[in-house]
Amino acid sequence: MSGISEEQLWQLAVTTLADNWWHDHTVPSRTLYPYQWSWDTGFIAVGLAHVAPARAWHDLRTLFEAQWADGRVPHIVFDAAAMTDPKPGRERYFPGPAFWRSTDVPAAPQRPTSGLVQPPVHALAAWDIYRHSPDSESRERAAAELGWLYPRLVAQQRYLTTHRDIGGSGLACLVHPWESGQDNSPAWDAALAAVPADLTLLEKYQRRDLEVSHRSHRPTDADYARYILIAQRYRDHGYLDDGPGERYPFLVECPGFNSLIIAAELALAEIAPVVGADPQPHRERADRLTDVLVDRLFDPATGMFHARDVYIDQLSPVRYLGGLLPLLLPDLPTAQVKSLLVEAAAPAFGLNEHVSLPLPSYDRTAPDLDPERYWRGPIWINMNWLLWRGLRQHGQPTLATALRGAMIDVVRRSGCYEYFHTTTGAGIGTPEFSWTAALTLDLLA
Ligand code: 9YW
Repeated sequence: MSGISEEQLWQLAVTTLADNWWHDHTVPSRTLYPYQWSWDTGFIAVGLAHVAPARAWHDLRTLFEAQWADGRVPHIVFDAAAMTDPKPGRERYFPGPAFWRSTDVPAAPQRPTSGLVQPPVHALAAWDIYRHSPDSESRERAAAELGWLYPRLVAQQRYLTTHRDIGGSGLACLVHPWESGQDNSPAWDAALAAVPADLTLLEKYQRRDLEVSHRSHRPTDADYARYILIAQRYRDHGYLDDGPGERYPFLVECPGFNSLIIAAELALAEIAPVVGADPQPHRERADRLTDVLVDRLFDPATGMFHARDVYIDQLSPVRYLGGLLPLLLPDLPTAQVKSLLVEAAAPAFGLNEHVSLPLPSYDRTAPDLDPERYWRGPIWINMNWLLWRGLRQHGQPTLATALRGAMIDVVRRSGCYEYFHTTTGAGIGTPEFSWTAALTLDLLA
């Protein structure tokens, strides 16, 4: 099936983003995720750069206006104007503001937010919007926006590379699977096994996701019980990052997240001269962190990068797409680049110049791959888009073109879905998903 034409696809993506504008920002999806999410905002801005740059900057501003005093950019920013549910007394999303209680925390802004973070894709996005400015007037506006954003992006990086260097290795730790953006990835299974799954926690709260999505496509109740417990402990400790302990039942170094921190430093090195700042410290930090990343998270036995459980100081054996994301880094040593290209082409991910579907989120040869369950196998456009950038970075135009074609094709056939079935490419989750639309625009542009 060939699906709609590229022109129709462009229009569909533009309409999807326009429909998902709500009050003063773009939401990931009006039904499932009716607020502003951090890394979604970055991906959305990359797409809006091609059709509505003013809106892209506006989205980034709304997000960074909710930045905490310690520099953290919250993973969800709630919106009072969109908060009331059609059914009185209920929040639109769980966990909502009543769970996070951010406004009790002195470092948090007035607008309610979550207390977690997500991968920092915003500097990349801001640099992309600036680069894509079509004329001198929009470039001037973009430079002014960068001037506003730059110190905030620097504060975000500082938070991640200091407060979140909880293990002391130099890499940032995730304190919750939600922070990876790949909630129920098998990469966290081993670390999560040590966290009790207290199902009674679910009696107190109500999962809203199951009202709009299939249970078999979403994380399980046991997953949610663990997510709640971990978030509660962190919240009850005032979201303070002051060394390992009780408040962090989960502490993991993720190669995807840390690669994006390094990529953000490199984007800041590009942005710095535009705003009259010194790019050198950004480059130095990127170099240093790249060495640590290779040292800590590359496993010569598997040829790829893996998540490290900080408590037991061990790498998870799981092969997931996040383990290929260090390809984003231009200064990744040649040995690792070669190895990642071999692994990307191996049966686990199956990248080749005739690839017909984008790569799955998880090793397709794994016996527990689930082609429909969220981050346990399905195809996600944002991860493939990042990999596509990495392939171009490392002089692989043929593979990059093939992957781009596969991404465009799956969206043409199925629509701007949240994610796609591992082997059929059928759309799953919410059908009008912002980052799928936005990144499709970037691929087509
Ligand atoms: C949830 C909004 C978010 C994404 C995450 C994705 C999902 C929220 O949706 O998390 O309810 O599970 O995993 O990456 O930012 O689109």
